[in-house]
Order: sequence, then structure tokens, then C-alpha cells
Amino acid sequence: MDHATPIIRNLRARGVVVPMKRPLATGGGTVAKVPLALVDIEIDHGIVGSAYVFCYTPLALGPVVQLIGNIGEALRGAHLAPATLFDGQQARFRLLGLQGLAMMAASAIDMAAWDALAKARGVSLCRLLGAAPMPLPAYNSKGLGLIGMEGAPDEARDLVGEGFTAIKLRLGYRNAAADVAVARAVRDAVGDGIRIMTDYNQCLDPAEAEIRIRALAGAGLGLDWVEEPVRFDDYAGCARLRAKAALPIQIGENCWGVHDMQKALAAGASDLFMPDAGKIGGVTGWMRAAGLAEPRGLPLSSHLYPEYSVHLLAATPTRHWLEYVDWAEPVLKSPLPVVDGHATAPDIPGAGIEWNEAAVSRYAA
Ligand code: SMN
Ligand code: MG
Repeated sequence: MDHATPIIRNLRARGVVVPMKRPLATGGGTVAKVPLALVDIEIDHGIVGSAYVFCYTPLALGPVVQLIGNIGEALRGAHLAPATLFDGQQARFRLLGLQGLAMMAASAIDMAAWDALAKARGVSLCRLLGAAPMPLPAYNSKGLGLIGMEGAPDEARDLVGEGFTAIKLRLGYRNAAADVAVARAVRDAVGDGIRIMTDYNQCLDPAEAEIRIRALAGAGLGLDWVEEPVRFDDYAGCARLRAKAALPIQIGENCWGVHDMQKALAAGASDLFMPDAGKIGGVTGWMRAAGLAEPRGLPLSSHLYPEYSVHLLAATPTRHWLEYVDWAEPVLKSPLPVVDGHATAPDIPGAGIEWNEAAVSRYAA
């Protein structure tokens, strides 16, 4: 076996904007197309590690791609030691601050670096992290945007019909009664055996959030969590809300790195936490987040990136739910399969991401 640390020979960044099967309106804005920055790191022996970051709006795609490319220039010839490289990004961006687009670029590079290392070692990403692949409960997050009473019950049935026993419902209708009405319609449509998570995407102020959570809890709909009811970084507000809420509060997808996460935990902002691999610092950032969560017994769910998160959750002692979206699927050779509501990390070298190059060309931005 070759124990030498591989050298980064080349890094390539590309942008694609892919169509969505179900455009998603949320309380925090609408996602109509999926802008993805793709990164490929080539190391010795022609081995290529790949990853993507979701850029939320096409307006940010070009800058993220350019940033990844710029950092890549500086990494040519470096040893492929992802955690060391990530700490190098913290140093490189100390004055600017490693958050926002810089953190997304660093996270993308980190994920691709870990993928390359796993391929060089001939093991899957989760095995490189010391974990065995295992079936993880996944919830279907591919739809149920703010589509109203007309669309939500049918779409909820469709999402369950895709092989899931849990779904996520976006809320933030005009008032508490409207939220409860849609949530009740979805509960009636799917029956009691299905788990329902809810998400406000930061659209409420603390007073309104209290009213809505009380209404949802009072309706007895058996909801698993209420996600981001208020600004994600109003940690004190989240903590006050949590003290009164009869439903678990979930946050985390917008925390930039473990330092934000640490502030949220110190404030007691949530019952549950869901880091986003593209914002928490890739695989390196995720593993550090898992280390913060374990001694607190804090359940960690993933946000987006199911293809990567299925490896990361396997290596997370307090693993909770995998969020399943299909947003990168149009540019992947093979999507992550879900069987009986569970996804298992593929036991092949790397994370299992390979581009469908014809599709990457078709959707090039
Ligand atoms: C979400 C994430 C990204 C884009 C739109 C909506 C949502 C989720 O907050 O958690 O899935
Ligand atoms: Mg969310």
C-alpha cells in the first residue's frame, strides 16, 4: 500500500445551473434553479476528488467558482492533508473572515480533498473517517415549499410515495391559523405513521414565532421539529423561544463554521442541530461539529449534500436525520439510493460522486 501523502497537481472549478423538479418557495426566499460550484482536485496517479457547493442564487455562482479557482492556484504542489489545508484556509482568510463565500469555497475544496484522499487510500469516505456504512433515516426535503392548501396534501403523498417515512414542510404563511391549516392538511394526507419536520427559514420575529409555535404545538399534529423560526444568529432569541416552546427547535444550516456553532450551543439556542457541509467547513468542519455535539448529547442532522452527509453522519456519534434533496442529481452519474426511508453510504472509494460530464456541459454557467 502507498502510504505517501499525495500531492495536489491541479484544481478545477466550474459552475452549473441545473433545473429543479420542484422549485422551492420558502419563508426566506425562493429557489427556482440550482446553482452549483463544482470542484475537482487532481492528485498523483490521475486520481480526482470531487465535490460541489450549493450557491443558493445564481448571483453568487461566478464569484464562488472564481474564489475556488483562485485558492486552487495557491494549492498546486501542496500535500493532500485536508485538515491541515483547512487550517491553512483559516489563516489565509483571517483578515477577511472565513465565512460567507470564502467559507463556501474553503468547504468545497475540503470536501473534494477528502474525496481524493479516500480514493487514494482505496476506501469510502466514511471508512476513511473510521466509520462503517450504515442505513441512516432520511427525510424527503425535495418539495413542500409554500404551495398552499391546494398543492401541499398531494405533494406530501408524492414525497412519501418516493419511499420515505419522513418529510419536511415549509411554513410561513400569512398567520398562525394558515400554518396550522396547511400542516393539518399534510398530516391528514400522510397519516400518523409519517414524521413531519417544519421549517420557517428565519421569516418570523420572536413574538410571532412564539404565537405560531404555540399554535402548532396546540394543534397536536405530532411535528418533529420547528426549524429556524427566527434569524439564525439571534441565538439569545432562539433560546428564549426554546424555553417556552412545546416543540423541539432546530437550527444550524446557516452557521459559518464551528465557531458560530459554539456560540449557538453556548446560548442554548436549540434542541437539535443541523450543520451544512458547505457552511460548517466541509468534512473537516463537520467532524469538529460532531465533536462539539457528542458530549452534549446534541442530535445532529445534515443539511443538503446527502451524498456527502451520508458518510459524515455515519461517523457522527449523535447522528439524527439525513436531509434528502435531489438537487445535484442532474449532474451526477448515480444518485444516492434510498431504501425503506434509509440511505447508506456507498462502499466504494471516495464519497461516490462522479459527474455526468454531458450534463455538466449542458448546464454550464
Ligand atoms: C432550504 C435550504 C436551502 C434552500 C432552500 C431551503 C431549507 C432546508 O432551509 O433546510 O431544506
Ligand atoms: Mg432549513
